[in-house]
Amino acid sequence: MILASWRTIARLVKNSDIVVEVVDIRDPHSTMSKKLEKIVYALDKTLLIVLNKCDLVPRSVAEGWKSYLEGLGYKVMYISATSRLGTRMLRGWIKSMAPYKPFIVVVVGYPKTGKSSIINALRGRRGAPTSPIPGSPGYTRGVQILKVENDFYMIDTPGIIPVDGPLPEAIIRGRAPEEIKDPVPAAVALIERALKYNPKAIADAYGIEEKDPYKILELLALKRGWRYKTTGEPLIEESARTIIRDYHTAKLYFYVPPP
Ligand SMILES: Nc1nc2c(ncn2[C@@H]2O[C@H](COP(=O)(O)OP(=O)(O)OP(=O)(O)O)[C@@H](O)[C@H]2O)c(=O)[nH]1
Ligand SMILES: [Mg+2]
Repeated sequence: MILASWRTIARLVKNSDIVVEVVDIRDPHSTMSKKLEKIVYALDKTLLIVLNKCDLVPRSVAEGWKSYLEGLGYKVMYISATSRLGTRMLRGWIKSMAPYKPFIVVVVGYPKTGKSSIINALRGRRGAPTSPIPGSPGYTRGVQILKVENDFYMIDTPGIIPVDGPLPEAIIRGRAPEEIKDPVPAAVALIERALKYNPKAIADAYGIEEKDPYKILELLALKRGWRYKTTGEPLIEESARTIIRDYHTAKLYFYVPPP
């Protein structure tokens, strides 16, 4: 799959008036990019942080993240692109920040945070393709400029990730689950994070009452009948890919509370 290069991002930021960084509100710290911020500030552009997918967390959590990040000096809004919560306000907010007309807003962020969905919501119609899983049909391949209304344009970009980012983000968002060579370490990190923030995450998603990540992968493989043909051992790579996929679709459910 295709990620946007930092060089492309820098060029797009330079040619835009406002930068919207889309962040997954389930886990803002893991899906915000320091490197992106540096580029935006160096080019002296306005940065707006949009915490997306707020339908997946309680309102108090969304409010908590907003005030925490505002306390750090960011301009922040939370919305749900797919449930159309706050999208009209977002459009007004962006317009109020525009220095002149016409203006261009570039939308950037990690893969699968909902960049294309936000643009579609603001336009009130589809146009930017979307998809739940990295690398599946509908993920954003190239840079696309879309008209939101007169004098208001948005640029959709493919996701970016830090090249040497920590587990599991760089792995699970960086390529399609089928293409991850060794998905187990990333899945283990994801399971640990899920259980830390929602002790019932695995039980609710798979009916497995177990806390050890490797055992969880084994039990899931046995439950679904995934075994190595040669040895009959549980095929934990398949479980790992499933868990990664289920995080993207929020079947594996957890969120990180604000500090
Ligand atoms: N629950 C929920 N899901 C959302 C929301 N916004 C987007 N999604 C889902 O998240 C997935 C990714 O959305 P996209 O809009 O394709 O994300 P993207 O950032 O454009 O992805 P890339 O272009 O591949 O980087 C899709 O399955 C969307 O339906 C939201 O507000 N709430
Ligand atoms: Mg997209």
